[in-house]
Parts: sequence; C-alpha cells; structure tokens
Amino acid sequence: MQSPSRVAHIAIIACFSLLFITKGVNTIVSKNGLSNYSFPDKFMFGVATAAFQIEGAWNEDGKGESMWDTYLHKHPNFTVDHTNGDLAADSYHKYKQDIIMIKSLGVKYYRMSMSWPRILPNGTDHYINKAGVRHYRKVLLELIEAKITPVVTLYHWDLPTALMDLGGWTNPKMVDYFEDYARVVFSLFGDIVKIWTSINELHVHCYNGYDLNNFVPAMKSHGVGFYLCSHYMLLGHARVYHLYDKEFRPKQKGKIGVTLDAFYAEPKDSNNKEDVDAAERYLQMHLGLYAHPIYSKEGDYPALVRERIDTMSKIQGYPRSRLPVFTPEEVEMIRGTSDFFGLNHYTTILASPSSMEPGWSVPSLDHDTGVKSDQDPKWPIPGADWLAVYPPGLRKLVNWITRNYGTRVPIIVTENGVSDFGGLNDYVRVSYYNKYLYQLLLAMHEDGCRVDGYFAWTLMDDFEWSDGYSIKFGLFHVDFNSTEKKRTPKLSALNYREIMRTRRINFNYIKIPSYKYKNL
Ligand code: GBH
Repeated sequence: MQSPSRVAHIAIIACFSLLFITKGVNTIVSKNGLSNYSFPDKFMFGVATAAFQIEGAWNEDGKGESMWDTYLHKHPNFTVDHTNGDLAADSYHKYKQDIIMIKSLGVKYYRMSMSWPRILPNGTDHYINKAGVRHYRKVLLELIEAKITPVVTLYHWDLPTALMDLGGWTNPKMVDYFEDYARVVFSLFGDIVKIWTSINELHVHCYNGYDLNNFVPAMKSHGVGFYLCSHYMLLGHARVYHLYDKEFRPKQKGKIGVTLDAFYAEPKDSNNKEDVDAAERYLQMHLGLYAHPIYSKEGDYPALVRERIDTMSKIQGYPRSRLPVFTPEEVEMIRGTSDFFGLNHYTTILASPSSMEPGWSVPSLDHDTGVKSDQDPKWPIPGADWLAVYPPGLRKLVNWITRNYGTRVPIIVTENGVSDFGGLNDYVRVSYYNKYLYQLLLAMHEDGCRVDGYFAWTLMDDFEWSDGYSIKFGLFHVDFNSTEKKRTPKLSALNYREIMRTRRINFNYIKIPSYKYKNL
C-alpha cells in the first residue's frame, strides 16, 4: 500500500501534467487573453459574399434572369419564409457602403462572385450587357481604391435561366458555355482581378439541386443527375483553368483555383472499425469525389468512389455506372488544375454505417455513401439545424486534406462561419470565429499544414438560399425591413477587426456572459 502522502504527491503531479497536456491541445492563452500563435503577415484575411445573396436588382440595367430568380418567382413557397432574392441586401446600389464596411474591418481581401446573367443575360456570349460590365468595373475599382484585393468567383450558383432550360450542368455543352463566359470575364476584368475561383462548392450545387431538391434547380434526379452535374462541373472547371493558364495568365499574371466544401466526418465510435471506415467513406464520397481528380497525383475519381458507385449501379440493374467515366485525356486535363485548395467548411458530423435511412432516395449520393450522419448532442446548434459547432473539425479536415493531397498547393479557407437567428450581440459568432481560427492556427503551427488564407462567411446578413432571410450569417446586421437596408456592425465585426489588427485571437476581447450560452 502506498502512504497517503505519496498518493497525494502523485495526484498533484498527475494534476499538473494533465493541466499541461490539456493546455497543449486546447487554448493556450497568455494572461491578457491572446493566443500563443499568430497569423503570418502575408496570411490573406478576408470576408466573402455571393452575388445572388446580396445584390438584389434582379431585373435592373439589362440583367437576365438566373435560375434562382425564375424558380422562386414560380414557386414562392420554396424558401422557408417565402422570400426571394429580388432585393436582398441591395448591394447592387449599396456597394460603396459595403466596401467601407470591409475596410473598417481591416481585411485586405474580399471574395465576391459575379452574376453570370448580369454579364451575359442569355447565358451565351453573343450578347454582353454593358451596364452589368460597368457595374462590376465600378465595384472592382472601388475595392482597389480602398486597397482591398478582390477574389472573384465566376459561378456561385446563379446559372442563367436560358442555360438551365438546356439542362443546366447535366448538359455536356455547359462546359463550353462556361468557358465562353469565363473568357468574357477574364478579358474584361483580368487587368484588375488577380485571384479567381471558378466554381463555388460543386458538391452543394449538385447534391442539393439534384439529389435533395431543396435548392434550385430541384431536378429530382437523385443518384443520376447528381453525378452528371458533378462530372461536367469538374470538366468545366478544368477547361476554365486551362483557358486562364494559356490565354490570360502570361499577361495578367494571376492565380486561379476552385472552391470545394466539406463537413468533417468523425467516427461515431472511434474504437469501432466500421465507424472509422464510414467516416473515411463519407469524406471520400463528398470531398474526394471532386478533390481527387484535381489535387491527387494520379487524378480521376478516387478508387473507393469509383468502385462503390459501379457496384451499386450494377446491383440496381443500370446498364452502366451512374458515375460517368473520364477518358484518359480528360483525367490529364483535370489533374493539377488549381493553384490553391479553396475550402468552405462549417460543421462536422458523426459517421456510422447504414444501408438505408428515412429520407434517403434510391439511388442517391446518400444511399451510395451508406453513412448515417448524426450530430453530437454536446455541440451547440445556434441557428441552421445542419450547423453544429465543433471547432476541432476544421483542424482535422485541414489535416485530412494535407494527408491526402500533400502541400503542393496551399489551402485557402474560402468560407467559414456560423448562423444564428439575429441580434447585434452575437456572442455565438464571436466564440465560433475565435475557436475555429484557433484550430486553424494549430493546424498551421503544430501540424505543419500549409494554409495561406481565411475568409469569413459572411460580410453581412444575406439571402440564405432556401432558408431565405430566416437565419443570419453576417458580421454586419442588415435591416431587411428598411428600404435603405440599413447595415450595423455586430459584436463579431469588432472581434474580427481585433483579430485583423493583432494577427492573434484575443479570447478576452469580448467577454461572453457565461450564463448565456452553454457549451460555447
Ligand atoms: C455555403 O454552403 C455557401 O457557399 C453559401 O452560399 C451559403 O450562404 C453558406 O454556405 C451558408 O449556408 O439540406 O442538409 O444539405 C455551405 C453548405 C449548403 C450546407 C446547404 C447546408 C443545407 C442543409 N451548405 N446545406 S442540407
């Protein structure tokens, strides 16, 4: 038996080392609340938006209709609050104010998207809308004047209706149309814009639009249209990369990449091999499907994905795989077509295997994946039901990407943020940004991941697709009831500005009342 004093001694040592260990993996803060690690000077900090979600002015100055305009006018109840993007935050008219806001945050980069039908009202390049071109030129010049570098997304889901009428992204011809549109945009704005992203979140556009049907075009083509859409988007992205690389880069000297999205997947029970496999399968089917063709050494769809969908298609009696096949030339054409890994990340799921769940269609991506996804009851869900807060998920995802695709290209977090139901005292958002950014610092400083930038989603409250205006993601509040769409900074805007100023996270900068938010 050990003497009581010896037991106490051991307990004290254990306690200290525990303190030390937890300090190592959790937040290390100095007395003044500052994070131990900092963001390098050349780290790109920014805020992100998307044209359809903020611009409004849906039919002004010769703009054509996008599929979101047309569909929401036809189906006004499609969004939860029966709203649409006709007016949104009216950024088409208020862009100068937006740029003052961006500047006030102290960020040096602004990720925005261009509306394809504002530039090409009919989708095709036989007619260019001069007023639309003039508008984006004004916005870009205003940004430059404010010393903010624009990062422009060519396509953030607002497809011209004329092209949707031809089948949208399931039509192989879309690859040509996208290239034509990109050529117009590069020639008109490439003197100013030096960082491009081709497409925002191929997965979400195809999954929500073809499998789940809660996003336009709501095509009800689950398990078939989903893969066609993904396939032609990959080809479209690659064509646009090469177009830039060959015809524009030599003169314009910019960079071009793509933005992919992923939830992180954690095994429901990390001691259970089946759950571990399920988590990996989830990541491969959701992110690997797009990332492998572009970023892996060998290119093409991941073997696991290829085999799984081929097998399922066969069992289901399809004459050929529902996942289209790239020719060897196409594999080569897509491989290596991104100067950075644009990553949108919001949340994490717990994965376990399942062959069928309520709500799944057959066939579908979910059914093909065979993974039941749960949320940990300990994770707060402050707004949208899909967005549970689990900060270490970002660090783990960035590590997963680094393990799978190496460090040839840097990761740029092109979106990250959290939703709530409104209010200026958005402690939830302050806490979210502090903790997610700290996990990013750990990935960079302790795990050796190559991360070059971070964009907060989003500058201000906006039109959140099928959630309408019911949930809020903004650093700035927008009063959608006022005609002037008045903007007001939230606490999170002040906190973000402080991070920009110090290049560190100051966990004490905004005190979060502990009684208010459990688990934050
Ligand atoms: C991003 O997508 C978008 O790029 C951006 O436009 C958007 O405003 C932002 O997120 C915030 O939502 O029906 O179960 O799929 C993030 C991916 C797409 C995830 C929609 C949640 C709805 C839940 N999101 N999806 S589900």
